[in-house]
Formats: sequence, C-alpha cells, structure tokens
Amino acid sequence: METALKPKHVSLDLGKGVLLPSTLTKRKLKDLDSFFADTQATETILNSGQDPIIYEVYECLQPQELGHLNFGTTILYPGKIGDEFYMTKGHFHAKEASSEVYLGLAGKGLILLQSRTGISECLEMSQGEVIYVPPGWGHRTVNVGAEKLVFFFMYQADAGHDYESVQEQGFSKLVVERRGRVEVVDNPRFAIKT
Ligand code: M6P
Ligand code: ZN
Repeated sequence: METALKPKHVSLDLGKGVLLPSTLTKRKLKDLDSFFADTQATETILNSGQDPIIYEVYECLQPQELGHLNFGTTILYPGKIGDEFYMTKGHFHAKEASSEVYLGLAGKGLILLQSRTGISECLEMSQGEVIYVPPGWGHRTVNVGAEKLVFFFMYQADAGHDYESVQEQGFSKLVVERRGRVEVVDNPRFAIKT
C-alpha cells in the first residue's frame, strides 16, 4: 500500500463553515449565468453592475485517484434570482460509480437529487441532517432560509464534476418562492433526452 501521502489535519468552524487550511472557490452570479431559470432577472442584475456571491466552497483536495477522499464545506448565501432561491450549479459525478455524503451545519436548505432518467427526490438539509448521495444521482443544494446555509461534504477524489448535463436544461425541479412559500415546481425547460 502506498503511504507517501502524510495524514492531514484541518480545522472547521462548525457555525461559519470555514475550513482551514483549504482551497477557497467563490461562485458569483456571473459564474451561474445560465443556471437560474429566470435568465432575464440574471441579466438585469449583471447589467446593473452587480455580481453577488452565491456560494463559497472550502475544499481539502487530495490527488485525483481511487482511494482518496475530497472533503470540505459549502456556504450558500441567502437570496433569490427572480423567484428562484440561490443554489449551487449542481452536478453529476463524471465517474458515475462515485457517491457523496453531506452533513448540514447551519441554515435551512433543500437538496435536489436526480437520476439520469429524470427520477427526482428532494430532501431537507439543516443542522445535524446527514444525506447520502448514491452513485448515479445528480445533486444541487438550495438555500431556502434567511441565513447562510452551511454544510460539510465528502466524496471520492476521482469522482469528477459533470456540469454539462445540468447546464443546458437544469434540474427537473425548481425551488421557488410563490405567495411567500417555498415551493418545488416542475422546470418547464426540462425534458429527458432519449
Ligand atoms: C458540494 C460538493 C462540492 C461542490 C459544491 C458546489 O459542496 O459537492 O464538490 O463543488 O457542492 O456545488 P457545484 O460544484 O455543483 O457548484
Ligand atoms: Zn458531488
């Protein structure tokens, strides 16, 4: 067994979700340009010179090889684009056989899960909730609360992120605010490709 990689130690602020040392990625609205359903609302915000941060990811990344685990935290800000709540891009794993675990740390969210054949699930994400994403399920997290949604994740380091499959049509469901309530509705843009 290869033992060249030394054990690591990082510290996690459980409330804020800050993981150090780590690699920090900030995703702004411009990075999610075509991901929100209301492209007009996205354009209006960007054309006004604003580019709000939608989420931040702190990652402890290992070599992209079988046997290693990547882990980290995501801090998803509260807000909406049009009537759609702030969310992550969402992805399938490029290596279909890989899975992921989430642990909610703070805030109130939902995780949308979707199979390649369009079967969808929606689970709640809040402090202390653990969610297992089995192989083959695309996943996207959504902040439906007024505070930051903070969660921990872990997945196989060789999993890879496939964004293309979700960029074009999105997920089959949208999480929106209607009449002051959180609703999970069908995405009119979505159709299973045959
Ligand atoms: C989770 C993990 C990360 C992912 C992040 C943001 O925390 O699944 O691997 O990068 O969410 O999601 P996305 O990459 O879909 O924007
Ligand atoms: Zn993933």
